[in-house]
Amino acid sequence: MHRHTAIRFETLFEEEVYKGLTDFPKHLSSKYFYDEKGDKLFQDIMAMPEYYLTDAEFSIFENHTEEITTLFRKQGGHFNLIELGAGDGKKTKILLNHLSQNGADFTYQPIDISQNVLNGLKASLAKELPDVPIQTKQGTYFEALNELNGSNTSRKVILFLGSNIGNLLHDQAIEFLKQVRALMQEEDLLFLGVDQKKNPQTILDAYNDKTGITAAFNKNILSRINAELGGDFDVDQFLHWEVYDPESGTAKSYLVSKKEQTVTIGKLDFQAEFGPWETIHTEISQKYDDRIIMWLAEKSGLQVETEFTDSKKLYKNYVLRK
Ligand code: AVJ
Repeated sequence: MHRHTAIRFETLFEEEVYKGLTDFPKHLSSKYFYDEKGDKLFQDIMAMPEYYLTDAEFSIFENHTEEITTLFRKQGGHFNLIELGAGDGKKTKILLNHLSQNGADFTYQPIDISQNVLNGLKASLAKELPDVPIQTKQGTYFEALNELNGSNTSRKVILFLGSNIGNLLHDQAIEFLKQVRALMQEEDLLFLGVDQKKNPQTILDAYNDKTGITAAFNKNILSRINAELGGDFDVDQFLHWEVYDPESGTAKSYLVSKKEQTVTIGKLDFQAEFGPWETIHTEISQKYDDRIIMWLAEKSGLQVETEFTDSKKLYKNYVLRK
């Protein structure tokens, strides 16, 4: 690593890229996968046969639409249906449609790190479900949660789907759940989508598809550094590598440097040196079981009220209250 001048970071992205590539071992945050190209690649991932998570959650919503939406409406009156990391809202639309058809009084408030994704979601809802009132918010979960903390007094149903919580280490998940709890009133609920521990091969295949879509998704973080920070990563000189530890339930993604190489990041005025087979850790996708979920809930002061699962028990949606 060689730095010529003092750096003032203009964005969190710049700061985290600098820190992650000068640290040892190197790391980059998976939240930066999602630019326009990354959003598209994640859509492709969700459509892959190996990526069972989306289908499993979709089938839970389809098979339990009535029960789930009844839970949401339990107390009556207007509620805000807040979705953290909404993505394309494909699964949520099942619930939105049912709620809307049954005259529920609610506002859909999707939050996502990608404005691109939110624009797409807004456009598709305007077409498919024009009666659903929608208020979008761009930002990280924590930023958005803090803003939501404001003046709004409506009852809240908070959706955190797709096993997005799996990107957080347990300590971060507890911190996150505590922050969510702090925003919750007695009547509010958190509806959490969680991927379950299962045959390790099934998990490995979901994050290591033969077609290379996940590899392209992982490497997109390097392309993004190239595009936005004037980097010169040769993405072909990095290998997508996935490991899954069935004991901890942690799937980890890496980019492994295939050779000794130097990468220049123009905008940050520094060079990152890679030894042969040196790693960049890019993502964790944590897998859970009921015990871990109970433990996380207890640690963050939440209670599991009920749960839903698919026919193969690959995936669960937990309903949590304060
Ligand atoms: C969107 C975080 C739930 O970890 O399963 C998919 C992202 N990474 N394939 C996941 C992802 C590689 C995904 N989450």
